[in-house]
Amino acid sequence: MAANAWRYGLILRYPQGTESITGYMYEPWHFRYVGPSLAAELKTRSITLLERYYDGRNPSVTTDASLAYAIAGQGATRNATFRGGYRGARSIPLGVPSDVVAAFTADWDVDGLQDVLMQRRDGTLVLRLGRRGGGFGGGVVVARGLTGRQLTVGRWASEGRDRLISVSSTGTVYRHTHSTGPVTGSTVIGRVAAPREVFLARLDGNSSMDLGIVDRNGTLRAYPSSSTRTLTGTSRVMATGWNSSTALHVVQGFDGPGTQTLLARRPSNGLLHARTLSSTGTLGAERGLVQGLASALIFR
Ligand SMILES: [Ca+2]
Ligand SMILES: [Ca+2]
Repeated sequence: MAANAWRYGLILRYPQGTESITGYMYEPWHFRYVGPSLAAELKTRSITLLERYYDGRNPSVTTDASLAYAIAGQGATRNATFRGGYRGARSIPLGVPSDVVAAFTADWDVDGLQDVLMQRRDGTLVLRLGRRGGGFGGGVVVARGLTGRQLTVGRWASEGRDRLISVSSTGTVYRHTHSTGPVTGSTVIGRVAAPREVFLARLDGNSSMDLGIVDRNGTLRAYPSSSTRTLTGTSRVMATGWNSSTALHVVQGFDGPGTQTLLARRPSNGLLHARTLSSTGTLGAERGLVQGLASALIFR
C-alpha cells in the first residue's frame, strides 16, 4: 500500500526514521489524504514528510517542473500539478532584459532552490540565485563566449547535479563544470548534427540523461550519454517535422512520478503543448497546455 498510496492521494504520515522531526513513532498504518496532486508532487520530488514540504520555503520558481516565462520583460510562473497540467499564472519579481536570447531554470548552486540563468546576445550567461522567501539575487556572469551556442541546463548523464551543456552552431558539444558560481571548466564531449534546439531527457531506456536535439531540418534526434559522461557516438531519429515548434524542453515527473514530458511552443498561435516521452524516447499524442505564449520567452 505504501508504494501505491500516492495514486490515491494518500501519504504515509509518520514514516520510519523521522521520529525526531515529526515527534511521532513510525506508524505504518497511518495514512493521510492530501489529494492526488500533492501526493504525486511529494512522490516525484522524493519528499517523504509533510514537514519537509511546509518548511517555510516560498521561492518564486517552486520546482524544476514549474513553467517560467517572460512577457514584455516581466517574469511569470505556473506551478506544475504533477498530474499533467499547470496551475494559474503568477507574476514573479524578475525582469528579463531585451537582449536575453534564451533562459533556463536550474538549481545551479545545489541549495534546493530553483535559480534562473539568462543567455545574452553578447555570449554571456547571467545567473540569478533563487531566494528562499521569493525573488532572486543580483545578476552574476558565470560564463562568457557562448555567442551562437544552443544551451541546456539540467542533469546530464548520471550526474547528481545540474550542469550546463552547450552546442556550437556546427554541432560540437561541450560539458561545463562549476561549483556554486562561475563555470570553472569546459570539455568537448562529442559531436551532433547542427542544432536548432537542444534538450536533456532519458532517451535510451536507462536512468542516465541523454542529449536530444532538433536539427536544422526539423528532425528530432537522440544522442545517448556514456558511462564516462561523453556522447556514445551513436544517434537515432526520434521524429521528423519539428520545424514549427520552439522552446523545446523535457520536464521530469510532469505527468506523475517516473514520467517525462516534452513541452514545446508553436510560434504561429502561441500554444504550449505537451507529449509524454517514454524512457526509450517514444513520443505520445500531443495535447495543448497553455495558450497566449506567442510573444513569451519560455524558460527551459
Ligand atoms: Ca539554487
Ligand atoms: Ca541514457
